[in-house]
Amino acid sequence: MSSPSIFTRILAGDIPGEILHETERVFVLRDIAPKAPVHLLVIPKTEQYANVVELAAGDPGLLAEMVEVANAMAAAAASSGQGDGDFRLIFNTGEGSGQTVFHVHAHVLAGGLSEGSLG
Ligand code: DGP
Repeated sequence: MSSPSIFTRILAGDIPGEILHETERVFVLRDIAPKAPVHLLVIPKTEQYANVVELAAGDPGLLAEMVEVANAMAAAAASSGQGDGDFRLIFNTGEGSGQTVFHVHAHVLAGGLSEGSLG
């Protein structure tokens, strides 16, 4: 993993990126290559954990906070007319899954998902 990660550099203001929301430990960006009408990234401020398996083992409370923030962001999108508050949460885990940034992050997809469990 290259350090600091692209997400840490955005958080620090070293490269451009709009932070949509932040808490003490988590922040939210819009994905640069959206795969749904609402496609957000919920990211811990620490880049100590490369993926969700490491995060779950090391700081399950932080993982729970990411899920809460994802839920709140999908609800906020629904209040502004994008979707119904339901969402899909994806953690790519490992290169074989397509993970490219090894600073754990949750993809939040919402706002008009195609039908089907993974569709
Ligand atoms: P993953 O494949 O799960 O590691 O997802 C990394 C995501 O990060 C990918 O969907 C695109 C997004 N991304 C990469 N660089 C940037 C960036 O500079 N800004 C933003 N907002 N997103 C980025």
